[in-house]
Amino acid sequence: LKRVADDVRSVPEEKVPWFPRQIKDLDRCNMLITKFDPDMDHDHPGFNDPEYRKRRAFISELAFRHKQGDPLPTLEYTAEEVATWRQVYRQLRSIYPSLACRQFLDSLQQLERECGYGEDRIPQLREVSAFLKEKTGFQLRPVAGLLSARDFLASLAFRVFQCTQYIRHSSAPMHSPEPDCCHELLGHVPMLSDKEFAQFSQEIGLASLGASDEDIEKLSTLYWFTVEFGLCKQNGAVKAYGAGLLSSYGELVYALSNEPEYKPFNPEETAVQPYQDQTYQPVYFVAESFEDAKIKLRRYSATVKRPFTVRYDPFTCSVEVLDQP
Ligand code: HBI
Ligand code: FE
Repeated sequence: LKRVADDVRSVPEEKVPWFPRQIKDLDRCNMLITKFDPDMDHDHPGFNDPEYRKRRAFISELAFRHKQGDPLPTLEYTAEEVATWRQVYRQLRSIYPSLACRQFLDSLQQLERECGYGEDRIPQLREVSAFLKEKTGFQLRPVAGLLSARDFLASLAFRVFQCTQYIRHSSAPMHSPEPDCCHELLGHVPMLSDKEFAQFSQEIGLASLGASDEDIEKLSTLYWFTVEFGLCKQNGAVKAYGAGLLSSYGELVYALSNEPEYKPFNPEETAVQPYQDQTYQPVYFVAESFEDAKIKLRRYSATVKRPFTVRYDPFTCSVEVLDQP
């Protein structure tokens, strides 16, 4: 008799996809999307470079072995890798003052003063994670490549940012279709050291836990056009705050030229806009201000419907799940 009752009760619950409840559960959020990796993608600039692919396999292994709570792996970067970093850093650094938003510029200066950012070396994830933890409670976790949207967003709920440690191929320093350490360290980390930005990143993450595939698709599209490719107005000029722009010299210049189409940022419309992950975006969404983007994104993520609510407990680093009456 008890079994019948349990079966009946478990029907609606079974429809909720599995999601992490404790920070340790992030060890299971490791679904990689391999379509852009150098072993799978024939257009990858490293596809015909066996040395590069070997190096990537070595760095992937460090990420696969990592468990929550382990010390972050340190990497001795080769002279060639540092040379790629130098080229990316120097080129981007020279255009940031005129094209990046103020919050980004302030954080980057702080990273240069306090966290060893500069063109001469690639910062180690361990030191950057310690810096972020002090600023906003975010921490980095090594990941071998592009993660599924569901797993990537879920980790944000715990203020964990899944971070690649390898660098793009030296033949294409201006743009990479995959995330790499230039993308994470130059694009994402400065924004994640802003308190309010960190707060709303976690809120998108919390909204994604146990959400339907459709809602994950919408949340990740929104994430794409804001956190990755967002523009905002500042003192009458349009500036970049998206990490995909701030880590790609080619696309940053393009996005702020008069070539692409601009649309005003509005979450309901933005969440269903098809996007481009092979090359530059044909359309960018411009928020009235950085604050406006944050407020509207937070409001949208609060509307994602689920048959339960979640609350993050920072003392135990776990998610409490409350059934709605
Ligand atoms: N995976 N490693 C990694 N880094 C990202 O920035 C990233 C990801 N997976 C998905 C993703 N970003 C987003 O574009 C959304 O799909 C959530
Ligand atoms: Fe990214």
